Amino acid sequence: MRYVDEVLQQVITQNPAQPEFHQAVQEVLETLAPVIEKNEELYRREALLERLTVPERIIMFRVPWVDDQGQVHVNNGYRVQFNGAIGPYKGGIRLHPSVNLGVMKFLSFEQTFKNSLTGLPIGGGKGGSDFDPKGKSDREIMAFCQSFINELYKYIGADTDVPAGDIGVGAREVGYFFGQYRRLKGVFEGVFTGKGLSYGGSLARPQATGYGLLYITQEMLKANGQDIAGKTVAVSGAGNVATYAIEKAWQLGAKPVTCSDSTGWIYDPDGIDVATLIEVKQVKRARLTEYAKARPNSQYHEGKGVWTVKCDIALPCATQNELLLEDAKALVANGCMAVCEGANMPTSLDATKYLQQQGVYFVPGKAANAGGVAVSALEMSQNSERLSWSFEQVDSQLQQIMVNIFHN
Ligand code: NDP
Ligand code: 2IT
Repeated sequence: MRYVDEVLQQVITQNPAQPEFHQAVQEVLETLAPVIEKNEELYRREALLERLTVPERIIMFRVPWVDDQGQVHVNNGYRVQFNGAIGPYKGGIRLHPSVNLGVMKFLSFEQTFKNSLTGLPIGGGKGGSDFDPKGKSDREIMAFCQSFINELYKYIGADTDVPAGDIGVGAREVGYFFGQYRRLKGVFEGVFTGKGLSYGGSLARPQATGYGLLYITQEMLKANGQDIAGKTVAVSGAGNVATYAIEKAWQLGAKPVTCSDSTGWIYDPDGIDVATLIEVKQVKRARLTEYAKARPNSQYHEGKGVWTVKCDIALPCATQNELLLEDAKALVANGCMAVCEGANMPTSLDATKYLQQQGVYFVPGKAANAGGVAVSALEMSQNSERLSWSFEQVDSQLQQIMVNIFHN
């Protein structure tokens, strides 16, 4: 049996009921197979693939917290420190009811390769909890975040492991995490990124993932003799990544016409209005039905459907496995020429293969969404030298990093 198949089988047997982790490993090992096969015996003796697919350390803990009615809740907390070979573990914290150990392992596995691609000295990690932030008061979110750090603070630090945001975690949650860490450890250090500007955050970090996605998409089109200006863009998601992808799409002369949240999606023939989207999702924390009310020309649909819209470029920016084979077929039938992954593993393996067979340009998430963690690494640098760089300085480094990633 080929070494790559042997290791994939081992990963599946040793990690039962973790389909997302199997999927992420399969994608990477299949891609590496031509390289591995040239030197199979050497890599087997050195257990290269085992070392790539078994995390260095997994921390699992109980997170008890009290709601506004006095009811006690208990959630599961995780931090997977997957690979620290090139720097401190780095990767976000996800708060979503779908979080489990397999999801954490897939994300931290992906993070290892993504972080390496940035060219910056950061290892791969990821953490999170099955806590559902939807509908919780600020005080309940704070209670959860402080309890989460009461355990996690022992395992993180500016030179060991530096968490950040992901689904369900933005500047508010990072603020609660950082504040609790500072109380417990008594040190002010760059232990989180995505912080507020007044206590060590970096300009352009909120925009970085979405902007970076558009910079690499632009570079990829340019390398293929195409221009992003004038293109129609379908975006899924309505959170951090989607919002700033939509903003940068406009700035580059393209027209983003869709967005979505966990209950429905918007088609706006005039293009998605960024200010309205921010007001609805970031300020009011409401559903996209509020966007439709504010923009009478737009259409709101329940459920899933962004990929049925005619577009030149598709940017999945919500979550894993949100673009399946039937979606890929609909995109190709409508003339879509490029799919670039803003989310982590949004495209299923069969959909990815189909898109590539059909000649659709495909930029995988490990490259396409690396702008967020790249600017996180720049935030770590700024914290270390106790200085803050201008928006333009950070943004121009982000552009250069995304161009380099494309060519690498
Ligand atoms: P947010 O929480 O800000 O936004 C997530 C968006 O996706 C929300 O609009 C959410 O809907 C929607 N969504 C739809 N279906 C689901 C689902 N099943 N599970 C979770 N969300 C869903 O997260 P981000 O924008 O930060 O993250 C989006 C993706 O990008 C994730 O895959 C993340 O790992 C990846 N990523 C994020 C980076 C970052 O810097 N933040 C960096 C690189 C990748 P609703 O509004 O209803 O909750
Ligand atoms: O998936 C990701 O790259 C992130 N959620 C960002 C991680 C980070 O440390 O900024």
